[in-house]
Amino acid sequence: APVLALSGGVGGAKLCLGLADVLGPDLLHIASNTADDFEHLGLTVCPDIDTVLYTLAGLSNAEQGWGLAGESWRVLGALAGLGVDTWFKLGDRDLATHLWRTGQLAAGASLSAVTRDLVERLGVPAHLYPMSDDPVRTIVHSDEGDLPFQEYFVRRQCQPAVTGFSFAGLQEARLQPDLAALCRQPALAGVIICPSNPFVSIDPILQLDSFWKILRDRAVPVVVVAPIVDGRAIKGPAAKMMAELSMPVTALGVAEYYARHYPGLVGTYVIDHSDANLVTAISRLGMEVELAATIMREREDKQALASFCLELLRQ
Ligand code: FO1
Ligand code: CA
Ligand code: CA
Repeated sequence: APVLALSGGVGGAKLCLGLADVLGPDLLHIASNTADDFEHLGLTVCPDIDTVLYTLAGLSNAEQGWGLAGESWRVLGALAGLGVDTWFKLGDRDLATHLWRTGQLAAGASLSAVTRDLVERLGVPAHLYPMSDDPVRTIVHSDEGDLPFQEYFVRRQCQPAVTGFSFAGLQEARLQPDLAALCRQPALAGVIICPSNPFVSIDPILQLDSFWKILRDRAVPVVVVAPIVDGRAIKGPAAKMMAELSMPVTALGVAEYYARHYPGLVGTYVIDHSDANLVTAISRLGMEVELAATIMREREDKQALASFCLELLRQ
């Protein structure tokens, strides 16, 4: 039966790779966050879609967490030579993706169609959808004012203290049509919420067209993998954001956040073995809690966590 994974960038892509290995290409459907997207040098940049694409195609730069392995930077160097501010780095080969995508969008293709083509051309073993074909853009509210997401993340290196987030365009945006159809399919085995940032990667997807309410009201099994292990985020600013928002920086803090904002959505919450002390407190939120090895270093770790989550959907 088909499975839907909700994913941001690095952490989500790792679990998606494990899911693709275990499920095969036909049954895995991935909804990608597009609220990190922006326009740069006239190009449409979709960081989370591309991280999933490149990771599942075996082309990603794993150390860096974005972009392609074996990249060269000649165009960026030439831009710098023209006096252009090269704060956001697009490699030569990554630029090919961006040129082609932007051209297709300009010719009237939807982001879904462009993404589907990239999936085919790169040999990605999954169905991958942008959460929406309409633009949604994260605005980070901070002690230094409102910042577009990439200004906050890349240019300011997540230094401003966050006070909240909003998603420009979300109210007008529609859930991607295949995702809307999938969540109404009786055959859907369930949803896996990947260990991605709850505020900037998962919230936009769940809030689009009240997607979370559709899932909850249809009683679709939902498994969440905690993005915080032993008080730290594996990658990215989730832990720093939680501290700045005065939340406990633990897997429990994230569970409380999901319970408060999406009541009745989460069936099972998967935490790392090292957080076993949190089981009782999380159970009180009305979720099943399961322990697993959630740090995915090797391919086998990704497959093992993927199998574990899929088994939970079967129960
Ligand atoms: N992240 C950086 O920290 N610096 C960059 O120069 C950078 C370039 C970049 C280019 C294409 C792309 O798809 C992603 C890129 N990222 C870069 C990562 C990205 O902006 C963020 O990691 C995500 O939006 C947060 O998940
Ligand atoms: Ca992201
Ligand atoms: Ca500050």
